[in-house]
Amino acid sequence: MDIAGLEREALDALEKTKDIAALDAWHATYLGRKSRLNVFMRSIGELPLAEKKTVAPAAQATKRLLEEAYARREKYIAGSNEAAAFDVTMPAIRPVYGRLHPLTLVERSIRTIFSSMNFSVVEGPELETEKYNFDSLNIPKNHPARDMQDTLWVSTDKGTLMRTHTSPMQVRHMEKHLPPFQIIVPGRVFRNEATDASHEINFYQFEGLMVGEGISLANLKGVITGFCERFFERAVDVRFRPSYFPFTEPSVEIDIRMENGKWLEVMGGGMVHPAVLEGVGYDPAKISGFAFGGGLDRFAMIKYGITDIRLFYGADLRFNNQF
Ligand code: YSA
Repeated sequence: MDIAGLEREALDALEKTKDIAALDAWHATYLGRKSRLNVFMRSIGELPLAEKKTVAPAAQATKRLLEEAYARREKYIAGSNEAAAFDVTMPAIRPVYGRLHPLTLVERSIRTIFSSMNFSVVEGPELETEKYNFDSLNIPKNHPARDMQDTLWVSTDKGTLMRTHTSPMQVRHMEKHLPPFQIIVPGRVFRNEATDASHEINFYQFEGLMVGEGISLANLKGVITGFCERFFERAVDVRFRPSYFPFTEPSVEIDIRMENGKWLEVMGGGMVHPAVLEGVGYDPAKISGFAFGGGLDRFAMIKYGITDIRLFYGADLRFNNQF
């Protein structure tokens, strides 16, 4: 009996078993009661003593080795059956994806459109000083115009407030740059006022400022109507109304007609007041500019047909996930 040959043959055959039935058959052939190995082992007792001493341990070692190989194979086949039991045609569990908030979508769209019109996008601090939020914009202390924007003051730091508009960035930018330039400033603003369907105490604006030689109100009109066409991707009625801001002269307010036919005020703006230009060291005889402050939430309301601004801040995923 060639034990080594039998061992090789058994291991080869074991490699080829693919399922439990084949494995059972293999066991009967190579390890079972009637297997060649078992029959041979039972006959060892009849061999001469000298032969017995070498053959018996060799046969025992082969038997152990085959038993171990069999156990490993059994585990392997059971494992691959488990994999087969996994139904690859089952629909996967759908992962829950986060989505961009509608105001984020609108802000990104505003950035993209103005960038393509050669405006730079800059940002400024939400915590502002009285100087930039009011004084430098030609709104002196005790001037009734301060009441146009009810202010949230920081009680622990005198002269500090949550900016009521993005206009302070006009002055911050002009102080550090020489014309010509054109910027927009998207950002969050804060007002101490009662909320209703079109007013929040915290909302977003985007400030626009274009300064250079020979800039006129016609440029403001062209930029705003051009922007609106691209933003809404449809023709919208835009209305420019005379208005008053201490930091523009003349001043306008801009309304857009909503789908229900009503006008919604979306922006204030005008020609930068000479006092503001002088304050940053520009010569108003040579340099002029237009500025505007758009209500970002209001643009979002018109774009998506939202009738109550407070929905944007309700954190209701049923609302947010629609965009
Ligand atoms: C004016 C002249 C400039 O040279 C530059 C900017 C401006 C606008 C000025 N800084 C301002 O804040 N004007 S405003 O108080 O009328 O607000 C501008 C826009 O913000 C409004 O037209 C409106 O669309 C939006 N807005 C104002 N209060 C709001 C609001 N949106 C939501 N909730 C509120 N409480």
